[in-house]
Amino acid sequence: MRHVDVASLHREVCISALKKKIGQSPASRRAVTALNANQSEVASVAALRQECARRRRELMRMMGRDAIAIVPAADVCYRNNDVEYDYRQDSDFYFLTGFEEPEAVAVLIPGRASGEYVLFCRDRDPTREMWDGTRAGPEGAVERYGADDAFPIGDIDEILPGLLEPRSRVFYTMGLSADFDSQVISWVNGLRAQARKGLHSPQEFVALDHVLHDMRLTKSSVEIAWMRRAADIAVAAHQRALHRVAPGVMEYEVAADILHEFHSHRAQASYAPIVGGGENTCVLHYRANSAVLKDGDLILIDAGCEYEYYASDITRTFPVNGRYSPPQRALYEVVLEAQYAAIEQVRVGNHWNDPHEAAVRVITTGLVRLGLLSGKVPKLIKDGAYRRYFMHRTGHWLGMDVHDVGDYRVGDVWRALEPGMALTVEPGIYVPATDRQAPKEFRGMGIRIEDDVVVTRGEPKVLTQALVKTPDDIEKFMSTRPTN
Ligand SMILES: [Mn+2]
Repeated sequence: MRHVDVASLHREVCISALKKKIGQSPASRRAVTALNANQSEVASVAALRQECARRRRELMRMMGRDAIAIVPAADVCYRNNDVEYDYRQDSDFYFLTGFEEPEAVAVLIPGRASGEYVLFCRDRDPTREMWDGTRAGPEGAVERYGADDAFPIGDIDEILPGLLEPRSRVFYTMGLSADFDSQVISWVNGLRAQARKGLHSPQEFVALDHVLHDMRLTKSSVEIAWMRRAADIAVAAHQRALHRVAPGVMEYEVAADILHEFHSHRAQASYAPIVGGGENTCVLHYRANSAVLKDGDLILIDAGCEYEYYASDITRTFPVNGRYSPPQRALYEVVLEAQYAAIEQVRVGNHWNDPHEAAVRVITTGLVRLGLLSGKVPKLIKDGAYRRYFMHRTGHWLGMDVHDVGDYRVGDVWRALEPGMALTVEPGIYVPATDRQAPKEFRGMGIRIEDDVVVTRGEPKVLTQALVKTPDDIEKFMSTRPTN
């Protein structure tokens, strides 16, 4: 994404070469498909630039003219010795900049005559670039990332105090990086120490994350298009898993297929895939993915990807052998009914907790019907008796972070749902193998069903709709497995 200028030039050449070839052979048709993907990438880069510019303007309007915002890039993290984890830009920083390099700081200075958006970044360095790949450098930051002005990161201590000095309020997120916190404080203290020379210094720190996270909560149509792509890729990965699963297959083999599908579409896991068979379905954040899948067991797969920094998050639970047993189906249908009821509540005019409350009603009723709970449903709900088997919430905000930012409550009340908000709907029932109160046929069975839903002015928009979900549809889909 960073090298689009050169790459698009190259593509122009490829397009004209390919136009001559179209239809001649299957190979050229494949190349055309790849080219279209590249063209959509170019459109995507342009869209991202526009989105970031719009977000900066919106944030600066809220900040006002006597404020400054300081936003650092994510640090590089080490996995072991000198081996780095894959670098992933900080969501807030990327939201405002679209800039993917580490060692960068974005500064927004509303109304500054000589430029409102200043980006500090790594300087060009032919030697380092030979080892690690190209860098934008300050010139690239201006040309390709829309900065009004850009400087080498090494000059920040000299330049930033001068930008801070005339401003009263500093929008900054404290507490993410102790090192950067102390750098910011040292710039402000440096100005205070020079008060007798007549230098002004900022009076007030404002929590930038709070403002930004409110902006991030409501998605634009461009953001929803990226989320839809992330959803489509994850749907394809789950479809592959449905075809891969069979008795004797290892959980990690299924996880590998899922990751292969993500990476093949220039996406990555938005969290480590959870692939658990049998009793492992009851481990909410199961990570081992190390067991063999057994005939007669259920398998629970919770896996989603990140595309253009937007996440998807899907869970399906299905029979390893392709056929739900009667108790599996009975329990599954309770969760499915709860999920439908919850999705139905994802509407403007409802609040954050309405889907959860709907799911709790259906699940409690179902647990009584199946003999897992006994008593009167309203009292069981009031006492939270369902938590024995349904111990998590029905969903979370979804966006650049899989558990996305944004307040769930405003003051004393649940947040009202508004068009463009995106959330998961994922009720579940988990009966531990050791639960002696539960009817035997349900023990060791965990079921969760999760889809990604966007609030609209009309019907809830389920981004992950294309993935089979009813027991009949799942069995039918699995019956076309190559292994059958
Ligand atoms: Mn989730």
